[in-house]
Amino acid sequence: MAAYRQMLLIRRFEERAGQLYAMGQINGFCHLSIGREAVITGMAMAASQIDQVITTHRCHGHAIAQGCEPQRLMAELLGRASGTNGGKGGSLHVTSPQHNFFGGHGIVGAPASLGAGLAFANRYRQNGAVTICTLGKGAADQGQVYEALNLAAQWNLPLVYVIDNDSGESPNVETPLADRGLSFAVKGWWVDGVNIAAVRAAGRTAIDMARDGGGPVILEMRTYPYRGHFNPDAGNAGERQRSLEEIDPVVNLKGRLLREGWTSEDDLKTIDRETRAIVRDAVAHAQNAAAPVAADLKRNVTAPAA
Ligand SMILES: Cc1ncc(C[n+]2csc(CCOP(=O)(O)OP(=O)(O)O)c2C)c(N)n1
Repeated sequence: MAAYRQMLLIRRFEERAGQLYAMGQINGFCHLSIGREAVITGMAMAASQIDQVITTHRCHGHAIAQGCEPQRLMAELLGRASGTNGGKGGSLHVTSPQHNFFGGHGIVGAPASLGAGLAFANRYRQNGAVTICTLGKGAADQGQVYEALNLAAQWNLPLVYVIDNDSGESPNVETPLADRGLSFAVKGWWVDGVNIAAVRAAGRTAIDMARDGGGPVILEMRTYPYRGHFNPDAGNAGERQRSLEEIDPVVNLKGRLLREGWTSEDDLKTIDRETRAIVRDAVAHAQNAAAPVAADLKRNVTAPAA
């Protein structure tokens, strides 16, 4: 039930963010995590408090799962001073180190190297933390990903790469993404990214391996292409034959909770009302919040001299 609440919060937050973007209230880019809620939530449930997350341009869901307040996150998207990054990062560059959330990166492939750096620091400090680093399937073709994998493998870094393969059952990539580390002897396997129980179980195994010196590990998370709300990619004809429960992680978990008697339709409606209220509050806060002031333009751009 906790997973359902979390996944629904990400879904409702993202739906609203998409609407605000279309209304011109969010500047720059706005990449949504709709369809990836089970991957985000399942990995967060598998991780421990000290573990870190670093991700791509598609970062809002991870920020929520790491515990960033929806009000501050929405304020960041709307470029307000009360945002997670003072309104200067925007949708692409949300970070919140106090929540062990290291962004939000616009350069495709960059999280792979930055994630290896975080993992290296954790090993150097012997603090027991594992870094979970998400990459898109396109990012998996970037050169720096392989440089990072090579070094991470040489040093057995406590690192789990989660590669999002949103092309469903028929991945349109020739080498399985889970196998991309084979030449560095990096283990990987693919996971049903629609099923949160499968994600959490795989996440626990991979995180344990990485924490125990068996890292890095690659998890290829297979999800289905989503555009906006519930519009499976029109170009992917095969997916249109599938039921929503097969391709939508929120509907998938809802079906399981109802069938197994954990909840009722009425309770789920209440959760949806509560979730919508959280998002409504976040939007109201963000819309009424002040813009950053010019005097803060250079603040937090560079680290203060030690
Ligand atoms: C180095 C670099 N090249 C190109 C871009 C432009 N760009 C932004 S998102 C994107 C697609 C990334 O695809 P993928 O990694 O599969 O992630 P998805 O958006 O599908 O989640 C591209 C090419 C960029 N931001 N950085």
